[in-house]
Amino acid sequence: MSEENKTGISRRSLLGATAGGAALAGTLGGRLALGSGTAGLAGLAAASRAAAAEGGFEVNPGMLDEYYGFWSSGQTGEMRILGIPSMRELMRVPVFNRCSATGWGSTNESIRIHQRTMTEKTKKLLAANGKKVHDNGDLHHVHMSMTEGKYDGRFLFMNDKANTRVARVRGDVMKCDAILEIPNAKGIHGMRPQKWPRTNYVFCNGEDEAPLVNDGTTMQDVSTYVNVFTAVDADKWDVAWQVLVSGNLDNTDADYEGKWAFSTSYNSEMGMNLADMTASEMDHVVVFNIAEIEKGIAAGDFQEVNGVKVIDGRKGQNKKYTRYIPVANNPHGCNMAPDKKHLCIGGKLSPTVTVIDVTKLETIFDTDADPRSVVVAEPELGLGPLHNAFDGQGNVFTSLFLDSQVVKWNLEKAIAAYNGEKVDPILDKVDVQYQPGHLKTSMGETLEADGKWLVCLCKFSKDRFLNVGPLKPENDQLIDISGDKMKVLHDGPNFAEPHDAIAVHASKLTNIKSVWDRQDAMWAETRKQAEADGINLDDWQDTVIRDKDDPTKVRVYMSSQAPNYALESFTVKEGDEVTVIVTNLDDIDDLTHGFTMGNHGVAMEIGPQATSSVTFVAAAAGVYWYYCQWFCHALHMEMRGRMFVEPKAA
Ligand code: CUK
Ligand code: CUA
Ligand code: CA
Repeated sequence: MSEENKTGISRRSLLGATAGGAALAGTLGGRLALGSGTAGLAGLAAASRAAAAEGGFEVNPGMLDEYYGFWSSGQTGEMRILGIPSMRELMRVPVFNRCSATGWGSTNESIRIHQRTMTEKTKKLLAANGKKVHDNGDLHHVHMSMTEGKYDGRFLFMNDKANTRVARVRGDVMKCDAILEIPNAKGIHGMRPQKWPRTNYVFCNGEDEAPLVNDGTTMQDVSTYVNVFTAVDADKWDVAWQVLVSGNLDNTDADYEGKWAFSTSYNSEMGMNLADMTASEMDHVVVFNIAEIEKGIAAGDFQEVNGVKVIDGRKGQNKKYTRYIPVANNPHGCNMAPDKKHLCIGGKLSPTVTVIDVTKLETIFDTDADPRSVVVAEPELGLGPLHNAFDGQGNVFTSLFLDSQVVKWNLEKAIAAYNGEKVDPILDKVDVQYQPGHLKTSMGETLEADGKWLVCLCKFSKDRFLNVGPLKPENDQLIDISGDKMKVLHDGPNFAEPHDAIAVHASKLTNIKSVWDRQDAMWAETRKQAEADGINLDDWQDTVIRDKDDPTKVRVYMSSQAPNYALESFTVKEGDEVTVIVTNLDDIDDLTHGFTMGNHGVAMEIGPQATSSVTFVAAAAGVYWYYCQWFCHALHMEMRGRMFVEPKAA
């Protein structure tokens, strides 16, 4: 049987008749056609205003949202917290980026987190650039840890495609506590936590191909290139194991039984340019057999590369570890339905979503059975299907990038149609503004999918907001999915560039603190230094200490209590490396202090009961004022002091 017959989709319908390929190629070439033009748009805008007027989603002053929305921010590199349904931005959590407000990326606590698991190569790169950390990131995906298929509020996990990293944010304080640079892989893109029995692993896709031993010796020889799938130990935040795969890896998800992980590949061709990456009729989904991989690792069937156990799961290797299911060329989204059974793959270049029955996967492992035999539906939905979301009632919402629509369709009907019945699986379509990427339903990636809200993250806002110049915001739209028909209720402008979001019911996050624990692990290393200096951070002493071994190093220990720093001044010498350690003794909700050192590029946040520290060089003699930049008291402006930098003895 030809590949064409297996899928029932011909190359012509992929790239020709549907115009999908052509329009997408236009996008890739930078000539984006936004479809229908503006004539119909005024009408659409009016329609959504009318829908909003029907109400049902208002969150009045003083009222709290029902859901936490955790948003990625793409190239901004931070995680954002929004309220749903109000779509109010509640917080920004810096992760891979440098944050002017909190000092993230420049405080010692954050630099240690950044540096803890950096590769030798990156250390070299940073040193060559005169930097301590990479302070940019490309954060596409945020997901929460789960226990038995339900959010458990412990952690949020996120990827950095730009610098091949993954990070973890603590659910109790909403601060990043671990960043891991993943060796061997390149460009971590798709990333998902294991759902069952709990998140022991976070699965990470390496999107970009490179030689496994990437030392410059074979870089022109593409046949030495590999792609790497990584399982990160979610508790230790270290690599558990890696699998070499054929073709690149885009998006990923895991099942609800803890057996499988799945990744889409848009470059099974191993092409190095656009024409080659789209040359085939079919790419594939890789299925990873978690138990067999664990057995293989335990049995020693791996090579060790850069300290990591790497198993070979490429095509033609051991069929126990991986299987490759052909799907239409250049697939994208990979979403496991909460029915525990169906995996939905967005067609992107194909107008279809491929549905795989994961309960049949055993039948294609370690046999020569046709891997396509696990495909149970392939509905044609519209142009540019990217991602899928679920309502927990058997329906799927798929974003149609090229059509600028969300389509709602029924899984059982799609399966019936695939089996030859004359049924239309499409239930509803709604226009969104414009070009949607991810979309996410409330609790939709868990067993508790509740079918209330959908947020649709649109890549273009074009004419939806006042013009702010050539760079426009994205548009995160709120859609009511509680009825038969979808209703777009709200336009939410957002800065570059949310790719993905999750909506977590507030009842899952009852452990969030308002005041830090003085013993928090975040500043454990600072505590150790203090002990070595004879300072007890719990029985506060405010003092300046010069390092016994290196007299150019000075540590300034200072407490703060609104509206005062315990030290109204301190003295150092020109050229000293100064570390300022500030503890906030206030223990009231929302009483955050700051520490900004004038003309030194230094500013940091110190939350109630927290300790923060920052290191800088006092380069030039003179008086420098430090001040609290976080409004804390009626006399907040007066919360300041002087650093005297004495001239070097001639
Ligand atoms: S990817 Cu951005 S729209 Cu990085 Cu999840 Cu699909
Ligand atoms: Cu302390 Cu403002
Ligand atoms: Ca391809």
